Amino acid sequence: MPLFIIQGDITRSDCDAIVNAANNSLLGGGGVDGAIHRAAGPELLNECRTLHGCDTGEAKITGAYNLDAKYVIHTVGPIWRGGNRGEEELLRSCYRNSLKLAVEHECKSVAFPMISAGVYGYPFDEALEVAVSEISSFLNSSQDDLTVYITIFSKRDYKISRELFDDVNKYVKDRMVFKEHRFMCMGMNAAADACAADSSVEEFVKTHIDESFSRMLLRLIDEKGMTDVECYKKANIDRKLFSKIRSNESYHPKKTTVLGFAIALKLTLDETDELLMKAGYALSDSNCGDLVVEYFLNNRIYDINKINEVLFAMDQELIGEYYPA
Ligand code: AR6
Repeated sequence: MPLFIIQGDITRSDCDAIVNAANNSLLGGGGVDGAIHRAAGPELLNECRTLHGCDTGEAKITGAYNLDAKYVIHTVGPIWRGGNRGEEELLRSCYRNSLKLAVEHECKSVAFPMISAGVYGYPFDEALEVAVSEISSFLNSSQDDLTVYITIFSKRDYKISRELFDDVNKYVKDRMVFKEHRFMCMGMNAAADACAADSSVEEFVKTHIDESFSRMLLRLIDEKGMTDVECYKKANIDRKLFSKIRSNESYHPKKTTVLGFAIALKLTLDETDELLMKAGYALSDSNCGDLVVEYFLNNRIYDINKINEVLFAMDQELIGEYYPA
């Protein structure tokens, strides 16, 4: 289910399928297309010749020959002509059709390049928006276990909304300067609040202190009226990992996994601290990634992909996790 943005050369990917940003002839070209054909070897071109081209927005699949992947999915992105010639819908259909082919061929992992964002001139930030929203809506409505990577070749090309980036960046810098010790006070405040509301300290201890991470997570899912599937999808976590957590009361999650659940459950900062504490973690004012997450929690922006776009821009570990095959 999860979606990750990673940096690298797609020809080195060991995903089941890699996607090629091809042209209508499917007979090779420059950019990522050239790199894939070079790495796969001449047999790829031989197979492509049998496909008789591909329309813009469509996708076709071949073997991957000398590549580590099993398949290459060739899709043809639109050439950017100012944005009013149906470019967005065509680019969306590239992602949709490629993902459909991947699922039909029982792929568990797929790596995409930034289709159309090179020679075809699609503005990078807009192409990223399309890629992220189309892939995540596909994953949200899919029953299949699929992990998707958007592969960014050069970090220099990577652009996200300037306004959002500047805002988060300012928050991170300000907080790094004025360190607070909110976390240390938090446990005491939560306990005091709970005790004021219900004088039974024992009750509080029973439901909050003794509770494991896994128990607390399942309780919160119930309290928020969510289904398990809704929750792990919004947390950018795959089904297998979620069932491990569900079935093992003493499961020890990664910090980024806990944060994924905090976002999915739309927790407040204090609730997030409490959930983190169950797994032995805390948000730190000297950790850039933590401050990015804190910014989003404070602003009640619970869009995991937006958060990951910013985390990637700041070279921080992304939120979410999948269970290795
Ligand atoms: N791994 C990952 N991404 C890459 C790699 C790589 N090895 N190489 C380049 N990119 P482009 P388009 C990125 O131009 O815009 C070809 O000639 C690159 O930085 O390859 O869809 C075809 O035959 C950029 O962000 O594809 C077509 O004629 C992204 O991949 C035309 O180019 C796409 O850049 C297609 O143009």
